[in-house]
Amino acid sequence: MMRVALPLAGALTPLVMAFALTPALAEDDTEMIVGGKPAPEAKYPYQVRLCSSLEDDKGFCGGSLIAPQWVLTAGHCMYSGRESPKRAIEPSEVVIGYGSNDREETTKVEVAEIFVQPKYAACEGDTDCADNAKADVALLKLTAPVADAKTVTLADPDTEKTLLVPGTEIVVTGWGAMWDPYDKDVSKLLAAFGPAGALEEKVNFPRKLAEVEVDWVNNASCAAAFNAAGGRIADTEICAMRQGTRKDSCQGDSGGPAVVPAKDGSGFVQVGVVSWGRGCGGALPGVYSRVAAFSGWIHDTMAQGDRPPPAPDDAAPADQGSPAVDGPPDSAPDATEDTPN
Ligand code: 4AZ
Repeated sequence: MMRVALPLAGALTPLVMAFALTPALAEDDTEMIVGGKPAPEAKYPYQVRLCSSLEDDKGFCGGSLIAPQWVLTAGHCMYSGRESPKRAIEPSEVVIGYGSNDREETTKVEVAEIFVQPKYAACEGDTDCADNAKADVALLKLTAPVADAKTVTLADPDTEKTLLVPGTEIVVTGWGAMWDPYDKDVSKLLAAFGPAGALEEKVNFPRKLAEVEVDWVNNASCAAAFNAAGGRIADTEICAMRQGTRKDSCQGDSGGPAVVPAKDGSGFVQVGVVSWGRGCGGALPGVYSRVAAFSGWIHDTMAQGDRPPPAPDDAAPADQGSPAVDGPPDSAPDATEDTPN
């Protein structure tokens, strides 16, 4: 939403229209995310909002604190505009807000550096590349560590095996749209509130963090469902939905965390990053970047980013290797016709 997501949503609309799902409007005005509810204060202390400036209290994407000075978000949240290649946003254009469910009450910290997953970044810069959602992750290094940071643990290929099993419930949190803005009934209704989405923000984007419970859908079922609808799911993604409900993440939730309870009872483990879907709350699952597929890249990038720069008069040691951000991803995504939201 706002500067980043609206152009992206615009770019997606024709695709969504072609697969119109016409979900019903929410009957209940407390519904949030899509089909969710307000989150208890401090239950998800690692949740952050990505904002455009220190003054912006609406924001455009979600994220999670994974270390005192590091936020995990979606790659597509780091680009602006409709054209391909899209414009990569600068660190000075992102401020994170943390510490409150009320996005107008968060504490702001500026961003020093942005690291977009290299496969994702290469694709956004390549006008022939139709696949930009299969490595949809990015890391933000903050200008200063968050004091008393409450971080979320990340899944890795080993722990994921025990965390994602049949019947696993996944919780997704965010300040994103409550009703599918891609749905033409919804967009017509919102247009009635004023020109060019003037009131849409107030009507459709909640001030308080929302949570929603969905069920993990294994990749074979998810891929089959999307294949039948002309989409593609990679093994660097995971899927979730709750059959028979409209519960889902939506526009503005992108970059935010999808979590499961930790096995030892110590809070949550993040298994996904909100990435894309075919609209919101329809017949197909929501799609999340698979955290475990990127845990190697995440750890390498943080280690590299935390290393002090060499003093100007020091010769660079020959054995340091190339920066992790230039290294291969954990799993190479391949081409698809789908577009991330
Ligand atoms: C979006 O536009 C978006 N239903 C995020 C998640 C989903 C759809 C759209 C999944 O950021």
